[in-house]
Amino acid sequence: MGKKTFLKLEPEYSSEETALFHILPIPYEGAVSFLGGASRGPDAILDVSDQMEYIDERTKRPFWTRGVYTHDPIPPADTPAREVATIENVARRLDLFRSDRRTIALGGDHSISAPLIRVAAEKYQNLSVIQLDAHSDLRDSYEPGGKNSHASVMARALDVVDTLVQVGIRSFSEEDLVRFPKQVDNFITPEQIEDDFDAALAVVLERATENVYLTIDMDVFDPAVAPGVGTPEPGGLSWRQVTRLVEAVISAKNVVGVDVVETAPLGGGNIITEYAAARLVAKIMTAFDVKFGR
Ligand SMILES: [Mn+2]
Repeated sequence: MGKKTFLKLEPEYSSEETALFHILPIPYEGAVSFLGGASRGPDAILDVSDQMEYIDERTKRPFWTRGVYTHDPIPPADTPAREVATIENVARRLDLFRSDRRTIALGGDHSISAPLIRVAAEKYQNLSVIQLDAHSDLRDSYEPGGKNSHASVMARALDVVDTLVQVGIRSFSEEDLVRFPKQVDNFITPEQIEDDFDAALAVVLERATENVYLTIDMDVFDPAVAPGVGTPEPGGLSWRQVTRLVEAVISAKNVVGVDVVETAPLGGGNIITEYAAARLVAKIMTAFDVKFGR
């Protein structure tokens, strides 16, 4: 059996040099605080990816014609600190945020985003992070993982970027609001999105700068859509709300990198979460394809 790839595309559409989309599997879960399984996410997403139809239902055209290259998975390190350092080194060596590429990293727990955001922030001035997530992830430190915990990943992002817009948030601590008072205005709750989608979207686009790193935790979805996550929270966003938000952000901003994290396959033949993650990646590709035109 060969290496697992996102879709099983012909060489013409899957060359490292020419592909627009670079899939980077990061099967790490050394920094999770509740249910495990996120290390099996990337493989599960790749496994189901070629079950999708190759045409996007909205554009009526294939979403992958700009090429999709799948990197080898980053082997998990033995400590959260080493994992973060490894991801940073790989991201620099592979030049993941080159302007003619769009990297989509597949987690793994959410701690994998911090090193990617750091490398993206070195390359792009005035980078914002837009986070779709149930959780604020703003604790300065949490065990296991300490400062590199998945519950601290957005605190680490705020070490290197000024603007963090948090969408779908419905779980945060009092400490978050004390340490990051600015985030009170930068939380967009599921209720705001449900009550007035366009108004909520306008706030997201107004708060974020032109250059954006987009991080999507699968638990932003309602657990009915994505039950296989490490920390499920009721009252999440619908499939349509998330995909519309993602399409609008990619259309309006220069999204320089994306990750889709915290897929923890349920197993036993229930592929609903990894399949949703694969379809979300396809929707992300469609959005870039539409933006860049033909
Ligand atoms: Mn989360």
